[in-house]
Amino acid sequence: MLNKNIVNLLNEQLNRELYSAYLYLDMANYYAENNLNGFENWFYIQTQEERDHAMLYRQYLLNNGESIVLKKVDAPNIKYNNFREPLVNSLEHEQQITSFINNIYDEAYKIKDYRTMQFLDWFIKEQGEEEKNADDNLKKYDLFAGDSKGLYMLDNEMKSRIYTAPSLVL
Ligand code: OFO
Repeated sequence: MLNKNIVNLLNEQLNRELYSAYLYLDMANYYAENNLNGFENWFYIQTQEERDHAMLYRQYLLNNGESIVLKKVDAPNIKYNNFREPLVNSLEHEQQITSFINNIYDEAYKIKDYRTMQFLDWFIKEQGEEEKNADDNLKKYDLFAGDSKGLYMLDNEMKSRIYTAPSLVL
């Protein structure tokens, strides 16, 4: 059994991961609608990864005999004005997700919930990667996508991203 506050926080995080999947699907759709299929591919894979993250929270709660509380997932509802904006949003979003996960870690630490801290270790590391990927995308865009040829080449590079299942197995 887990502490009630921790269960609530983990359920909230599950919802946030589903929202992340929605947010990245919206970005994939935006790029698809604008014929940037490499960017579409990159964000579509990100959608799959976020769904995986949500399922890891689900499995951890179930493994500990806790109930899953599914909440409404908000629609992203964002109007992008240029191809750079989703890249900025994704970096800011990941930084926010990192702070939420750090907060759960803090709460688990306070009550010596070592099991949850160990579970969250994977996500702490993952967030480092997520932030770096988002930052790299933005930097590459600013460096190379200043003209249509550069944008075309960057889009081709984004096509090469391949989905890999999470390394954490519960
Ligand atoms: Fe689940 O890592 Fe992004 O949000």
